[in-house]
Amino acid sequence: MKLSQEQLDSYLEDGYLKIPNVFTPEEMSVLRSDCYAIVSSDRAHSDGNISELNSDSTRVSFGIDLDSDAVAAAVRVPRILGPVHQLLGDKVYLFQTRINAKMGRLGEGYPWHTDFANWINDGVQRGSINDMITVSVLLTESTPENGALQVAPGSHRHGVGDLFFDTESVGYQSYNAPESYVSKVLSETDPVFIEGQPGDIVLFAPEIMHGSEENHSDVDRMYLMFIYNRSDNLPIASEVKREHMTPYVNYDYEGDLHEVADNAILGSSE
Ligand SMILES: O=C(O)CCC(=O)C(=O)O
Repeated sequence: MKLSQEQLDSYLEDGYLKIPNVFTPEEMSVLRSDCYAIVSSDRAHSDGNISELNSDSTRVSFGIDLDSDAVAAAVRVPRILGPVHQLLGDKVYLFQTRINAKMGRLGEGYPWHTDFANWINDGVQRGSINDMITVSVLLTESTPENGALQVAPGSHRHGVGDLFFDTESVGYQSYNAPESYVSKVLSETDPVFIEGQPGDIVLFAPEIMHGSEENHSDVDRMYLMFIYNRSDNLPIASEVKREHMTPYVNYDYEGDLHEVADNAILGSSE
């Protein structure tokens, strides 16, 4: 899949782009089944799962392609890797995979932040819209009631922001945005809910300000998150400023990613 000029322009302007119906219901059924097993800790790398602050419900599962052939295929199918190559160039590697789970009534929120504020503290030096990208695949429906991701369109142009290291208010350490920064960004742009159905995807830039509220409904909200980095933007070890609770957060460079067949997700379940 290649993005049209209109989609490219929209992504570069807003810092995010939603594309509906990228994966079929059959593919989503395989992916969802694997992902429910992973968040329930029925996985080989169960030390990749992090719980919510106030319950044992899984908040985030890292390194998920290690435990699901379907996820490993989804990371590499032309529908996903094509747009990634278009935006970042031909030489990219897989920086991180995770599930952001927000289970019914238990899923907690995410304060406003930019992801690159975190990754710069992992030693990555460049986080522009053409250096890194997150591809989010909706595994379940995503609504304001179940805690849909919210983004501030265009906010990537502010850069990473002046963020603070927060290990207290959420289930996993994060560099979050202080109120002054949030107010400044939100005075210029209204946040948008990423609403959608299973199989829709959202591309978003490393420096876009985003966050979400808790899950107020009985409906689980789960996203796959694939993060890609340019292969000439590897983290610098001497610039790493934080440790992680699990070894699967950021992958070392193990070569450039190559596409697999577009039907590889279903092939992997045979
Ligand atoms: O899953 C969410 O609602 C927000 C996720 C997020 O902000 C993040 O993982 O950086």
